[in-house]
Amino acid sequence: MFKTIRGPILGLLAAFAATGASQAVAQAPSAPAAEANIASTAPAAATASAAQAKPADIVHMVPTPGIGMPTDRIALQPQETAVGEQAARMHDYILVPAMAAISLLVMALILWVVVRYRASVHPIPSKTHHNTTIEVIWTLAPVMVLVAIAVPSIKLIAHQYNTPKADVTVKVIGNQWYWTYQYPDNGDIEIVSNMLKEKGQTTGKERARTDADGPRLLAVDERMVVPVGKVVKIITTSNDVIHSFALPAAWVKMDAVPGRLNETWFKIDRPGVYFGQCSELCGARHAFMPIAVEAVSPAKFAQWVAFKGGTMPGAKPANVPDATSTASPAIAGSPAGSPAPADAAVSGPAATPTTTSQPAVAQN
Ligand SMILES: [Cu+2]
Repeated sequence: MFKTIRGPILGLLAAFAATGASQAVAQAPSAPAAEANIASTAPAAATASAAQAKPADIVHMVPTPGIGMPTDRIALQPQETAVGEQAARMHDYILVPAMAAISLLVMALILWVVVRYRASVHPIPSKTHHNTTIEVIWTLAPVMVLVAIAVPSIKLIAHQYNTPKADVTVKVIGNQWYWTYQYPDNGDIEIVSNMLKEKGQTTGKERARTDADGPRLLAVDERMVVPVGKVVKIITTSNDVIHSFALPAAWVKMDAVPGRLNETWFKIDRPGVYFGQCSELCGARHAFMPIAVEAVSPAKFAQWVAFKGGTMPGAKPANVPDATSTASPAIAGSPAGSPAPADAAVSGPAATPTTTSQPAVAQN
């Protein structure tokens, strides 16, 4: 009789395993491809953009190790948004325990059948069939498990995809192989974001990555800057092939499709630097178009917008500060790799240039 139970239960187990696995994979950073590709496969267009790499400007926080970036632990990245925390709870306290319990139950049933009903001790098999009680149980139990998972799952999806009223809108455009960030409500400023190469791999005028920029293969020359505690609406699209804007610490992943606008959102509450990667195979340098989002105080954000020549909604066009007075990168004053408390490593546009290894070139 129990032989007939195995099929449905194993099928159910496989379904749950698939659900859990896709959740985990969705948040795992893409495996970086061979680093050798960085130098060898760079097409002219991307190289030209990278050559415009600028030193850090008025916002350039030092990332905190372990926050907003992959870590050694086998778990989701620490979540920085309410949606992310809700999703992590769903994963940690509902999906993983359900998968573990079902796996153990099925394993126990299989072992019991294998041992108890082996041919040597049970030569004549039972021909029992159509047991109403057990058929009701094996139909209803999975239904109840699925409903128990569906309720929090649908709540999470609703929370994730109902964008609240946006405070800031960023249009994220995927390109082979870099990102551009446009701020349509802030005077249409546009940021071109390229990965920083390692020392020895740079050509010409680009600057090489330092630990203050972030981890290898994740640090970029120009970060997307957003204010903390504000709803940031992300609109994704692409100029060439399908890319995907993914920021695991904010539980955000949205395809960037040519000719189409997709929408998602996040609200980060803690100032810091959060890294992500393109998460849709988009060509030779797919692994080398990272995403870096710097969350700063709203005042600092307004300062940055003005510095980039933009305006805050409702404000008059701001005076753009004299570029030469702002060439001091904030990161130069911070010990490389040290965790930065909120805004500690950020200097204002009027900061006096300090001793720095970065060339003091004009911005904008
Ligand atoms: Cu891509």
